[in-house]
Amino acid sequence: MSALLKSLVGASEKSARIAQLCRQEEALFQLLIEEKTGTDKNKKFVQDFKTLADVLIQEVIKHDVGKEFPELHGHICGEESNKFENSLGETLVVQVCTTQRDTASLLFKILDRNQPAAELLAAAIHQEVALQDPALDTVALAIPPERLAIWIDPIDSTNQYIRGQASVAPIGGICPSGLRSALVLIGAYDRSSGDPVLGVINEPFFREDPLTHRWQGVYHWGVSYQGTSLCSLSRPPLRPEPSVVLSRSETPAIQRVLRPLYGERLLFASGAGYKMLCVILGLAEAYVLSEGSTFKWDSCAPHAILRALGGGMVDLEAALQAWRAGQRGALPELTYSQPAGGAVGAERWANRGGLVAFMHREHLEVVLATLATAAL
Ligand code: 2IP
Ligand code: CA
Ligand code: CA
Repeated sequence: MSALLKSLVGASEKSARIAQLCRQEEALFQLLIEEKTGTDKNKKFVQDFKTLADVLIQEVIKHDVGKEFPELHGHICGEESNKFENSLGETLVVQVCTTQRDTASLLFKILDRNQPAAELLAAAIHQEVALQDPALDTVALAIPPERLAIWIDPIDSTNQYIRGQASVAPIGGICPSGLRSALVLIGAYDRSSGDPVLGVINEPFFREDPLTHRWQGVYHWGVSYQGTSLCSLSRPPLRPEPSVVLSRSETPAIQRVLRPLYGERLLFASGAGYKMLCVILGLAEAYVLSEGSTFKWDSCAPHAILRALGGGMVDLEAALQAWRAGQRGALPELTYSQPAGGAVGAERWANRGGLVAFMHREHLEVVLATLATAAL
């Protein structure tokens, strides 16, 4: 198990480097943008972008982790499809080849014969990432990989990733927008129960070196399995003046109901994964989302980390229903193995009932009690 954890952390580090590389080479980055179409389109944005960086990163994680753990073959899924259309209208399958040379020549075709870009990326894809993290070596856990499956969001908050604002001043410790919210999310869940088990969140744009202007990243991980909880972070306290973080597109009704509870501490940020990370880090007591605009690949990794720290993530609609019916025991948490009935494309994996990410159960109860009695 510790080997799987290390493998996922290593894959997230390599992913973060690819994400940084694509941003640092502006010319390269412009090449990588392609508009999403059809049923894979996230209905949330009028213009949603799929970048080659996204597709590539997902394939790299699949390739590296799948090679080490053949038991996971066919059970590593993510947001992106590996078909990519270049500007000549050719559809190409993005994959990691056996050698760096072969990957470079595939990328050469995908990138409209841009050789420097293809070689830069191929080198990043085939590089060895050496983890120097003694804490990871001490993790001893026995979870058979054949019981797990994986959800990947290669880059969450793609819009902010593309926009690329480097320094956005935080409000209440939370960056409302900017590159900070672009994250790599890798989560593992139990194939039979659907419960989240292991999560890695990598922040590729954590800090910009003032001298070199190069990005430095940071990662966080957590494991929660059959009563064992381990995490790279410690559980944050419940603050006397709690805050909540919302999407800027959260409904006016929800904002109106939550305003009296939080006042000035009603905060807004981009990126579903980033808002969940804010709860994990104790920068917000809750992230409330009333719409089905997140997906299994957004929530699986943060959810596993929240559980490792004693928090959780409930399905808002189901939790409100349970609460209104007087249920005060376990509330319905999100699960990861079942597609939504009657949906097609990405929608099959949407967290359709919305969600609440929380660290302290008592605070979840405050949120539910407030929403349950409001006219929404
Ligand atoms: C998006 C991204 C958006 C989020 C949306 C996710 O994923 O995290 O930022 O919307 O729910 O699906 P918001 O920022 O309003 O919370 P992606 O960037 O991977 O498409
Ligand atoms: Ca996402
Ligand atoms: Ca994404």
